[in-house]
Amino acid sequence: MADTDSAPGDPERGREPDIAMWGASGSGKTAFLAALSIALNKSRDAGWRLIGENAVSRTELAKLRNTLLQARTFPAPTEALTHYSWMIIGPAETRRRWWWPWTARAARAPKIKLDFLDLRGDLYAESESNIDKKALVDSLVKSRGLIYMFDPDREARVGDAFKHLDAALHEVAGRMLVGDEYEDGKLPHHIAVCITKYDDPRVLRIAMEGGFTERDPTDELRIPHVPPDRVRDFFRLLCQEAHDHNTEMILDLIEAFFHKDRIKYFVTSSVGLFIDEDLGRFDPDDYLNVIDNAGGGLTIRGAIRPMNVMEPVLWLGQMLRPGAIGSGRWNG
Ligand SMILES: Nc1nc2c(ncn2[C@@H]2O[C@H](COP(=O)(O)OP(=O)(O)O)[C@@H](O)[C@H]2O)c(=O)[nH]1
Ligand SMILES: [Mg+2]
Repeated sequence: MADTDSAPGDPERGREPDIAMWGASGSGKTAFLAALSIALNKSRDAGWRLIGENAVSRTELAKLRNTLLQARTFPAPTEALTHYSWMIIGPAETRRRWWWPWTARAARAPKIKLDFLDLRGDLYAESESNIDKKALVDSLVKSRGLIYMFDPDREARVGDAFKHLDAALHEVAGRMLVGDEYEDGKLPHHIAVCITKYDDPRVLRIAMEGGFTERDPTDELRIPHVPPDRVRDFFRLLCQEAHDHNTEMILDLIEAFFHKDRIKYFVTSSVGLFIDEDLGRFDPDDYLNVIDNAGGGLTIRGAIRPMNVMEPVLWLGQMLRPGAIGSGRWNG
């Protein structure tokens, strides 16, 4: 869709940061996207909105939101390749030219492009190449921001994240690193590594028992969270607890392919923890926000409080803005 608020010939036109998302099947990608617009709406950082760039993406967005908010359940598993083209638009900022600081330029709203191919994540485990796999690699190569979803619960049971990540990274690296463009031999992307389903007792219990959680004194709900400087260690621990011994290598694999200062780890939950309204704060004996329903599916019990769903996307958007330090965009 055309960028309507920049004039033709504007050097910043069409340079919105482009973010792609990937992770194993069932790792929580679709739920994360469904929660993203809710998180943006609920944010105190008012003014951020998620919109669909075309009719299909708009319809899908409304459907995903309604599934969580009205039907109070999770979106159905993705069967076929679905291509979402979304954009996050922030509050308009008035910018001043450094050489002419007393006249402000017209306000411009920051935009982040979210190009997301939702597909069966086990695709990478398949050796034969196919058209969906090519589309995903194309989207990873084209983007400069990645959201990588890691589901600790699935890893504890199935353990295929390593195979999946290893195959995808080698394919992307094969396409991007053989030429001379990236002389340092690392992929140019910023990557938000998201540990999903923090609300699941199998994840939260490990965090609490491992001493990774803290209380934020300003949070009246007293929800235990993993402070930012401990998330990488928590991620390493989760990798070590996985079913497949290769999972231990995931963190090293990520750090081998990407610049260390372009990786950030997040602990996320699309639905958040259950808080009993009467008690008004986190109860370590009753925080599960999803329950089995009569139809064999899951129902979301209480209010949806996405945790760290908006943050990775906004971090990537900030890192990738033209001119941002470390954006790698000064030269290209
Ligand atoms: N407890 C919990 N379960 C989740 C969360 N996100 C996803 N799930 C579960 O994981 C399943 C798969 O999620 P989905 O988003 O479809 O994964 P995708 O295949 O990566 O798109 C959902 O049907 C839920 O049962 C979360 O934040 N918390
Ligand atoms: Mg999906």
